Amino acid sequence: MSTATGFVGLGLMGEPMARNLVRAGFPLTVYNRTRDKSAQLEADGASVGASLREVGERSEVVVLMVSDDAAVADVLFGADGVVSGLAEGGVIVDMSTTSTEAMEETGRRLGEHGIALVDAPVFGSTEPAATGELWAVVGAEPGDLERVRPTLEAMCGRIFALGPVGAGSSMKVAGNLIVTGMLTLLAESLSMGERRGLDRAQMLEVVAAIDFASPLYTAKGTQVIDGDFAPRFPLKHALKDSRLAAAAGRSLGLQLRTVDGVVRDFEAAAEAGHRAQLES
Ligand code: NA7
Repeated sequence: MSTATGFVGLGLMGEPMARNLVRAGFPLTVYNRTRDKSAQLEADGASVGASLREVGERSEVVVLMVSDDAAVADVLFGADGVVSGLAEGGVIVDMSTTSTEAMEETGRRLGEHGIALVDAPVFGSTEPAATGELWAVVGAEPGDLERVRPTLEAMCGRIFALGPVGAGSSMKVAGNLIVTGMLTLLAESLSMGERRGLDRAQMLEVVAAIDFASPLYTAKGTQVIDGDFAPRFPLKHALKDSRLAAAAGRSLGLQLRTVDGVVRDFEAAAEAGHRAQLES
């Protein structure tokens, strides 16, 4: 665990993921655009980079966990971005959820600098991020994946190698199509049952016992019963991810009618007053 490592993006997911790298003994330099989010990790033993360039200069491997395509481009290729500091032979591990097209373009641009890209978005929200049990879906050259396997293992319980750069993002977008659809259907089902006079907890007990039971329904159902609506998969990202799936479907000539409906539901949620989650 002696690889000098950088970590950019200390949001809901990134902060606990970076903490697991510190715990595993990686010499870690962290950076977040909003600087005060670095304070707790500094107390836990990470160094704080003065700039993205400095994170690059101090690292052999840099992990990204930022919002979207635009954020990844800013962080890597913006003025004084990570690429301005990272030496040839370095590796970027992008764990953000982005479009396949943007991930492939990032790989091409990094290649021009002699820097490798490991496309490694993750499934699992804040709890598995804290316990180091995320599921990584990876697109990378096999040798590049092996170089960063210990880094990924410090944050993830399972690592799925799926093909070249772009394959990880393709799996992530396809998987989140399922998750966002499941969550939307659970909400509609509970609403319908309650209108009919059923009890939420009893409904969830039935769902958990029969052949469409799911750990996702159990976890989210418990939070619904407890009235615990703290953001773990914020609306802004759920909307972004369902739009990524809808756009991928269009570009591939597929009619994904269910995901189009999910996009409209999340847009309606934003209009109904949950917009703050889009802007945080
Ligand atoms: P959060 O909690 O919304 O965190 C997003 C992070 O991305 C946060 O550190 C942001 O910095 C950072 N960010 C966003 N835009 C930029 C730009 N332009 N430049 C630099 N940094 C930026 O998201 P999660 O942790 O829940 O999720 C992260 C990813 O995993 C996302 O792709 C999800 O879909 C899955 P800030 O603190 O706002 O300054």
